[in-house]
Amino acid sequence: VTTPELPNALAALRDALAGLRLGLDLPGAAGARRERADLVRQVEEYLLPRLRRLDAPLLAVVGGSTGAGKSTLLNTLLGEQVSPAGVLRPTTRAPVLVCNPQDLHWFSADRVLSGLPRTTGPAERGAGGGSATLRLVPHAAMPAGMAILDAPDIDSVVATNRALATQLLDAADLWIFLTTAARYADAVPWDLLHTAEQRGTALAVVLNRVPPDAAREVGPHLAGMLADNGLTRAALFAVPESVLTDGRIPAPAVAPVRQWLDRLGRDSAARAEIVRTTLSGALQSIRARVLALAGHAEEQLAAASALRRDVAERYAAALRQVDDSVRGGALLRGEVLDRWQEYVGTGELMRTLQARIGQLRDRLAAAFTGRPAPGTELRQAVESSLESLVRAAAERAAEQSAQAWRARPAGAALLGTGPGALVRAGWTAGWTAGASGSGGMTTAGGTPGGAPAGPGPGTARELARTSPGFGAALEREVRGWQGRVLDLVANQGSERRAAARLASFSVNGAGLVLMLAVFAHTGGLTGAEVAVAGGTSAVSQKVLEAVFGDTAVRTLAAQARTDLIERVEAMLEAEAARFTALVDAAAPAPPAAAAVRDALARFEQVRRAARLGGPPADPAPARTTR
Ligand SMILES: Nc1nc2c(ncn2[C@@H]2O[C@H](COP(=O)(O)OP(=O)(O)O)[C@@H](O)[C@H]2O)c(=O)[nH]1
Ligand SMILES: [Mg+2]
Repeated sequence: VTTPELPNALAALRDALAGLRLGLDLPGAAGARRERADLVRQVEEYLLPRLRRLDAPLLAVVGGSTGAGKSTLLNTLLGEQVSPAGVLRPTTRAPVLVCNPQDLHWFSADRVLSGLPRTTGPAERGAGGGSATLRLVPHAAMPAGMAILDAPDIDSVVATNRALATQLLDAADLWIFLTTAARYADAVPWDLLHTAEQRGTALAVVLNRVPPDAAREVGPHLAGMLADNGLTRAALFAVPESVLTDGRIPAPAVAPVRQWLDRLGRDSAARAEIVRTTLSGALQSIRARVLALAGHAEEQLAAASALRRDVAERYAAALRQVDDSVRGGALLRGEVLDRWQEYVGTGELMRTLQARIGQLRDRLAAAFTGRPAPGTELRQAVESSLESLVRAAAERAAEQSAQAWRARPAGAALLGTGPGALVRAGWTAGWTAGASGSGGMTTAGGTPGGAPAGPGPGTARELARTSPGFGAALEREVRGWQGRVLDLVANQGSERRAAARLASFSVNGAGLVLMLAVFAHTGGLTGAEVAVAGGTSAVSQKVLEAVFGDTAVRTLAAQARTDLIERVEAMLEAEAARFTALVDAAAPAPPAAAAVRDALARFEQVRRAARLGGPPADPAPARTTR
């Protein structure tokens, strides 16, 4: 039993890994997600329980390819048919764990292999349905202090069986690797053996069904292959091909395997050494595995930044475009100008009155009071030209952001248009009704914090446009802005000097004139524009100056423009958030990636201090070749 520091540090590392989102579909992302799941599971199902109870019985897992004779060997060693063997594949879905009856309590609780529910009844033949279970068989022929688990085939035709075989091998203190004279050079076992070598897992290799005439060749050849793969520490046994009796291999053929197991059953120090070897190897392998994951997480962070930047740039350009148009006088053209001229009278009137402000004011006042709804049409023209300006900018930003994302694999996947659109996120932009001002606009429906979340079909098409409620929200914002302009005018007019003038002029009328002033305040009009808009601007300016005095006009117009741009900015931010919410839901949070490296550093520090997972001691049982 060790101090709780190491298991605690390992559990913290496991939590940090589990909390790491790796949902962006970069090259290698699927592999990283699988590796993370494997690692987290191995920590939970083997490393933590083993670290907490070094005295628990040794668990030997028999692994190997289909039909190698795993079940037959186990049945032979026990002298009883405990695990179904046969030519029909797969023989059983439930792996069988055989232990001495007095050790049953170690395995009946979910101390190890916590993901597998236990059963104790007789074996069910056939592939079965439902999820995998672990069948426990207490048997007196199994020495106390060790258990053998008959795993599904590592190359099973059933994918879940293959995954289960790997999971069981990850929980083993000792791998008993079974292969046949005909199959030992196959690729699948060697992948697993390579993993065993990397992790320093204690290993015994049983070469089954060796034809008498091939014994002299095959045994040394396999031994050579093991040595070439760095597996010199593995014990190697050869079992000659023989006729089965009652489904069991004749005793002399398995005598060396039996002797080795019997000796291990008697020698608790040898068992403890094997346990320690495998545990050390697994603990030692964690650093490289976590570093690889942390590296991938950092790639995801960089990709996420690039995706966010794509969107931020496009929407910033949209805001600039609106601001430039407002400042540059573009809004004074066309409809707005026509309505303005209708509103205040003819062009001739404007020209004659430019120099005589007092008269202008009188004429304007008459115009305002002479109409039932003064300025309605001008006001509508201002509204619609502003709206179409902002909508066009937002539309372009959406289209260009989607286009930029499509050019990146992770972005294409988020849009649901990528080849590996694994990450799906259900996100919709929502505009709350009756909103006014930036505070009233909300975005809704994100799925933050989750593992790969998912956009419905058509996400790409939806995101490439403004969100469905955008037009209505924009109308509300423009009206809200107009209200704000009128407030500005009214507040300014409450000053004593201006009040009298404003009274003859109406807040409404002055407000409209101020809106026009906003559109042209900084001027910068050139050429032909001066001809049409210049007059408007100048008249607007002079009207306002007549009412409020010239210093106030500059401030008022600046305030009104700032308010307008802030509203547009908030709207564009909410539009951009439709994109960034997808990134947020899929990419790692930067602190989570840093937390993995921190937890690893702490774990490594404790591991070194515990001297577990240092250079592996010589573990393996003495090598016997037959
Ligand atoms: N003749 C002979 N047949 C064997 C031997 N080992 C296994 N078999 C047969 O090979 C088939 C598969 O064996 P099984 O133990 O189910 O293999 P497993 O998939 O590795 O568990 C069965 O039909 C066994 O009877 C052996 O040493 N000699
Ligand atoms: Mg079997």
